[in-house]
Amino acid sequence: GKEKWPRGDESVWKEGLRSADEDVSSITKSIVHHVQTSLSRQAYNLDDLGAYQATALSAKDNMLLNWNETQLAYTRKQPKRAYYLCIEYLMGRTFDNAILNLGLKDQYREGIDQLGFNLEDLIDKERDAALGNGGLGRLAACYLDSSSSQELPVWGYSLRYKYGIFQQLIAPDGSQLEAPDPWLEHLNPFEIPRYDVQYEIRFYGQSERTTKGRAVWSGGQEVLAVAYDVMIPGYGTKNTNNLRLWESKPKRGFDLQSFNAGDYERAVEASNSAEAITSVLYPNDNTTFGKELRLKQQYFWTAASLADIIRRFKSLDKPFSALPDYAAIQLNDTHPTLAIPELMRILVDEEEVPWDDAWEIVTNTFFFTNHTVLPEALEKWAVPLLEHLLPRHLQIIYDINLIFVQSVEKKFPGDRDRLARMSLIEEGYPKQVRMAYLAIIGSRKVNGVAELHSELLRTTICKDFVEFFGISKFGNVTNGVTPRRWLDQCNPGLSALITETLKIPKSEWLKDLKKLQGLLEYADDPKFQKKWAVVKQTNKERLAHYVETTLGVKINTKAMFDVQVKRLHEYKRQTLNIFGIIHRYFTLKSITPEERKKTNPRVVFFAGKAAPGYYIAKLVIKLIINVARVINADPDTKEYLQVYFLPDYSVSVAELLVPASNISQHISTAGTEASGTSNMKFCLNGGLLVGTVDGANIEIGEEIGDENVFFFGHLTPAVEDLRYQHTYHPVPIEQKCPALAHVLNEISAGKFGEGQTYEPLLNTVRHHDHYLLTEDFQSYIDALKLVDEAYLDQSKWLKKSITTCAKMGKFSSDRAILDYAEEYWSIEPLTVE
Ligand code: Z57
Repeated sequence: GKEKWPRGDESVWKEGLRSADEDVSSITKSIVHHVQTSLSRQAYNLDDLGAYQATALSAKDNMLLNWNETQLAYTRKQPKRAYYLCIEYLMGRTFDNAILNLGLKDQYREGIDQLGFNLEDLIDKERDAALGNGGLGRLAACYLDSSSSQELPVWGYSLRYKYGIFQQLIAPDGSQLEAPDPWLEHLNPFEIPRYDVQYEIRFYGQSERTTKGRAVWSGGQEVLAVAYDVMIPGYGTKNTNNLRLWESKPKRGFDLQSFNAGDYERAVEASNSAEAITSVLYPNDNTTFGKELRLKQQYFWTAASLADIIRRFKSLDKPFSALPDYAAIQLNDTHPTLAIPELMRILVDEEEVPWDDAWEIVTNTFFFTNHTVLPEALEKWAVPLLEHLLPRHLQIIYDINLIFVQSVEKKFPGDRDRLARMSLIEEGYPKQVRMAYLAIIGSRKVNGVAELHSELLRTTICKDFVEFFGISKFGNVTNGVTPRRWLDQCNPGLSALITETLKIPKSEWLKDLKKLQGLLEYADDPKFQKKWAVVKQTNKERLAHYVETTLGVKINTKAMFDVQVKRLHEYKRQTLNIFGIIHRYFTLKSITPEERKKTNPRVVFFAGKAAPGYYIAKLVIKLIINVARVINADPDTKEYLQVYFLPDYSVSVAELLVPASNISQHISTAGTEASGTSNMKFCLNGGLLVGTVDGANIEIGEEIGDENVFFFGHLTPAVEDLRYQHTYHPVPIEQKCPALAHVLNEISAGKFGEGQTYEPLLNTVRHHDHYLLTEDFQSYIDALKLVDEAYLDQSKWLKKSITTCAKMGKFSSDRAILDYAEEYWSIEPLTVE
């Protein structure tokens, strides 16, 4: 029989229910209440940090009410849900975004003001939640914002790292130093520990095959996964989705044997090893790092997430064959691919579903997005490591492979090369499991993240699989960014100007970004252009203020602001930028003071982290900093060229840089950047794009018109041939590109500090030049010349800037997430009343 609900007197329950604090006086009451109780402090000893915490807790209460409503609606209506598995979420700050999405920012501002504080100061007290490296993790964060805003039932799953991406410090000699990021040091008002949601996760041990393809996995080490929930408020809707983060803990009574044997130390060590699993985010972007602990993280997270998903599904009381009707699981890159053999293990070993039926369920539940074609980023795990850590999963992978290879043999009889190419197991010492292939064959559909990238997948990495499965399994969803954070929140001036000009409520164009097109009719209007220019100027001054307080330097805000901010990576070619700057510097030095006065003053900003073990990337940082030091101090040129490296790039720093750019650079070797997403953010804020014909740059050009983009460099189809030429018919750099040769020689000669230091970096260009700097340098310099010429005519420039913003509607993450919802997951919006 069903239990009576609620227990006790229903009217008493109802009376106790809280409603949202939406007017100023309820908000101030709630803040004071949290000061008094949650923080146990009082008005007389409250600083900004305390005031921020109390205010954030009050915002959290408001979000929680919506969260509860949302989860109740999901439970009642049982819609199909999507689960987004991403090993990183680069959320940045939550508070400002939360009150904006709740539509309560003005009320909070006034309330805070009445309490004697300043809202912007409190916003600045929040630390970034930086559980990600770069594009992959930030994309996941944008997608969660969009799924709530578009009322789609989507949950994110990831790990609750105790330490996020490291804090970057720059030593006096220009070296990058890394410090830990203990972001949970203070109270985190935005997470809800769910100590009652726990799963046991096994590692190591033995797997004994029994009957019917089943096995029993036992022994080894067991650890606990504990859930922490982060609320994801939608914009202008009650829908509030959830990001569930797992923390690892030792199982209670763990290793009692050691305790009993008096071996206290060993038992404590083991408990440390359980906690180590979610201790730190691996700081590599676009490279693999074949460490056992990383594999442990991947399994811990996917196993806990699947256990949670399956528990929820089981509560519906449906047969397992219905799983794909209730759950779509998105594998974001190969990091969660172990979910495929894990679901097979649950279905076959624990639920006794026949193998073939289980495989049918699996291949209708999972979807796979690839985010890179760089070979060094394609995950492969050594068979002996997998066998040791996850013996049952290795058996399952072998079984999947056997059946798969047989079906390939059936379709392409006698094609042994093909079998070797497509096998999940790569021969070698040791043998390795190709995770991308496992993700491809275990998923319903596969997609890339921009048109060019998806096409490259179909013709390279996935070629054999396209021939086997057919082309319709391989699609594209071009990335997007959330206009809430990346326009409304980071650029309130522009947001207000847009709203005033379009004469529609902000809430309308922020959720239907194509409406920005309405700005086009004002692109030529001098009055509007003036307002547009004022907003940009204000944002440049705000950035200059930040730079002054952090680096202690004053910046000429009348100069053109030129920005390249992203992870340091050879394929992203920060080197091309810094070599171009050196070239510009030499040119400025070689002309007369009168001629110099005619040039366009430029301030170049760099920011970005290098993976701690990436030697060349760190050398690039050192070079940038030492070049900046020389150039910034040169009295001949300092008015015309300044270079800054902003340390410790983060989401919050991006929120200052993005609205302040006149141009931004996205200059990867053609065919290497899968999409890029900051390109979209800069253009949305009216910064013009200097870039190669790569990733989403191409689609940005298609949308806003090539006349508004500064494209340069070789195209993707030429890259392979050029590399071949470099290897087999090398031409000396002096001949190929004398301007670049001169730059390299001056660096060698010690113009920017000890030349010897940079030799390993310079040699990558002189010798193999894998990223084709010598091929693209001249065309890059020419493109920047066009930028200078275009900037002279401010009215034309402003027209380009306005047009760029107006035509960026396609790149809203709302469009992208709706595309996933319709074409991949088959889920529908569910409005929470
Ligand atoms: C990462 O940030 C990206 C791809 C990866 O495979 C890994 Br690992 C980390 C980036 C791509 O480099 C960007 O081009 C892309 O825009 C972003 O993922 C989001 O798709």
